[in-house]
Amino acid sequence: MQGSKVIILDSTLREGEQTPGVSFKVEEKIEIARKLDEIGVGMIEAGSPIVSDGVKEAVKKIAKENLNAEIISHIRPVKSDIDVSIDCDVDRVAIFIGTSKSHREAKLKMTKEQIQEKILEAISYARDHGLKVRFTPEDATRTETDYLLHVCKEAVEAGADRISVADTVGIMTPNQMYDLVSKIRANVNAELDLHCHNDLGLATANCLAGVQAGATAVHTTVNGLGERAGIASLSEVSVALKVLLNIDTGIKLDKLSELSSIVERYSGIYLCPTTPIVGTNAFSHKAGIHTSAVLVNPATYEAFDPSLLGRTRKIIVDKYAGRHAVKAKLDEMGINVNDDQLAKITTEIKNLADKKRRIEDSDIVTVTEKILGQKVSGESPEMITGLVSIMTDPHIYTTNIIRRIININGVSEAYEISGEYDVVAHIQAKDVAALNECLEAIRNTKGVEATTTTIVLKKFQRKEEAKGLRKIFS
Ligand code: HCA
Ligand code: CU
Repeated sequence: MQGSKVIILDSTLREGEQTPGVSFKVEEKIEIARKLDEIGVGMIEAGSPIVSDGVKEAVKKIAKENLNAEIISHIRPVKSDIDVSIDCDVDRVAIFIGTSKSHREAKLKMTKEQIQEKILEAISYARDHGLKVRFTPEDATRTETDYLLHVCKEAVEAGADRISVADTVGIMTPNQMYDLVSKIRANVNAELDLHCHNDLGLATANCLAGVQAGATAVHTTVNGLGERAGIASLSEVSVALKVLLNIDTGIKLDKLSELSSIVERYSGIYLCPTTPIVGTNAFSHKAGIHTSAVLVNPATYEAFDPSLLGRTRKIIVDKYAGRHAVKAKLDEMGINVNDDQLAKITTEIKNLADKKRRIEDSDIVTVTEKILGQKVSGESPEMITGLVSIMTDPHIYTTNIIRRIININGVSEAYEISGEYDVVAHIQAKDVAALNECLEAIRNTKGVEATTTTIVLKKFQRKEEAKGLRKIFS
């Protein structure tokens, strides 16, 4: 097991697009597929081409990209679905059908034998047309084990070389997953995939257990997208396999953060700061006891070095911070203070943090200048002008969001715009602290999902008074 290799199958474009509110454009899918290939994903589930013309177009175009990854179409055991996949020129079809009692009776209204017949017919047809086949007994983890083993064996005999152990509603524990995968391995002569849903937050743990029992591929999505609570996330699985089991997935771990932000943007689903690996806070330390220890030896409070992901650790300075953290922050800013000054600055920051939700660098500078009685920052321009590009929640009317933004102190104008962003706000602030306050208020506005701020360095104006849209640059 140590040092062995596991393939990542990424299903962001198929399972991920089944996330409520997510619909990728064809060009976005192609870009994501290229990135997945670059990052080292071995198989890409590009979509279910019978869903819509757009999905079919994307699958077809991705198959034409000549990527290293195997391109898979996810389909029912139906001849017409296979024909569409042949037309898309994919490498492999993933044929799925529910095998558990509830799927057979409530959903399919088919007997075990009828299901078997359908599977065999479809697999043979796909094989006859030169396609590789994965078979997925959907809801495998709630299927009677004997029947599950039986259909898997038959599927392999008909030509499937991979079986996906689908924990469709995420009800397995790691021990159960280990036992089930071991049993399938002992009875079925095929490579095993793991498809673990995260309904109880156990997807990654179940993937690890399945791999330890001998599965050779793990299904993931970027940021854990998917139906309901999603499936195992690409970053969690690839990092946990590497760090905890020393198993290589071939994934370039230092590229995960970039891919995660691209998918955040295209999906419109933004990560919670505490998300493992790629979340904003994943390597931030706050409590005084933590930060002072981390500054001596990071391993005291880190599971692994953030440089593995090309990230850096952050020391948070607020009311929980001790003198060590404040000193580290001031050192970073090139500001020297003595012990007495440091103690006073620390106390003052704690007082300020009792009144303010987030302490910005500019707050630290202001407090330090007050204690030292002298300027530590460079000269500030008279008035700072910023242009804030804003992405908004598509479920809320943009005009409602603009109405809220325009009332924020410092915002002089706001425009609804076309293109990548939805709104641009023109802000003017007397200093960096005021600018930060204004930006924080914009970010905290209901319906604002992401912002990018551009600071105006020089302004040019016509002699006559600027009018209309040009005003934005004045
Ligand atoms: C679905 C089913 C599936 C299939 C998994 C697989 C599941 O959403 O239509 O093919 O490996 O969770 O069972 O995603
Ligand atoms: Cu699924």
